Amino acid sequence: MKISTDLKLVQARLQSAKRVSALTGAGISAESGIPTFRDKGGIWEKFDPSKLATPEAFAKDPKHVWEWYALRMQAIREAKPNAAHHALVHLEKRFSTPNSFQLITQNIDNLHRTAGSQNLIELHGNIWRTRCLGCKVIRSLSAVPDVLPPYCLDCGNLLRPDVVWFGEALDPQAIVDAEAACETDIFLVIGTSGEVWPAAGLAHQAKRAGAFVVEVNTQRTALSEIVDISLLGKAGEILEKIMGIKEEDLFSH
Ligand code: BJW
Ligand code: ZN
Repeated sequence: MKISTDLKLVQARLQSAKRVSALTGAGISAESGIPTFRDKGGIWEKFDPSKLATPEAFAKDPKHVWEWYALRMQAIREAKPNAAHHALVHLEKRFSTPNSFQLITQNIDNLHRTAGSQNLIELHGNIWRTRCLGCKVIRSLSAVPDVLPPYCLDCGNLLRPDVVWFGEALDPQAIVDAEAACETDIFLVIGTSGEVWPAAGLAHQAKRAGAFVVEVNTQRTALSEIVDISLLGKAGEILEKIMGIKEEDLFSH
């Protein structure tokens, strides 16, 4: 019963809102078959983050780190955006005036863009880009590199995935833009454990700035205490209900 009252409240808030922002995490891609990090069966259950997602790990064994990214690229390449990704495209279309909708993701899987989201900040980078450790040039990847680790065609130096590892600074412009998006009427927090900073801090910042903060997650998280409403369930199912769009219509926009 409570979920339907909460859903109605969120729908009413969306009706009257002038600005909406959403922060997403790995949970939004779970229904596309991409494993999350900290859940049971998640990535960090099988792999040690300190050996894979730090600049020190890459410096020590770039081949090992690249092999892990190549495996994830293969899984991501097979994945398709799910109902939750598509619901956010519909939401963006509803808020079509400039600066009225901002999507912020921690995911590197590109699924928001594949779904059709436009106003997107990728806080932790994108798995389909490389960055040269020498000349710093950033290039798009259209396939998993044949030889691992890959080297720069321009300067011969080692390439790394253009993602943000622990202990590394996020892109300053991405942070400025994401913080600006905290000045909003509604801030949706979807499929993130809220354990990784500074991303988690955005939900706190939005709350402090007076936004109505709504969490969508299969379980309670580190952010549940500060949000206005926690909607418990799968992101695809909850967002479909919030948007009031039938599943068959969600995938066309
Ligand atoms: C569903 C679902 C379904 C499942 N539907 N829901 C303040 C306090 C403490 C520590 C720090 C702090 N500030 C900074 C730190 C250090 C560190 C940090 O946060 N550590 C904590 C873990 C303790 N942060 C950093 O190091 C950051 N950098 C930094 O702070 O730099 C400072 C600096 C400044 C100036 C110069 C130099 C440095 C960088 C963080 C980078 C994180 N990188 C990763 C890897 C990216 C690349 C890759 O993917 O390979 O990002 S780690 C990993 O965690 C990945 C994710 O984006 C990120 C967040 O995870 P997420 O998305 O929340 O996933 P899960 O698995 O945790 O949660 C999934 C959720 O979905 C769960 O809640 C499920 O219940 C739910 N779910 N199915 C709805 N169907
Ligand atoms: Zn180079």
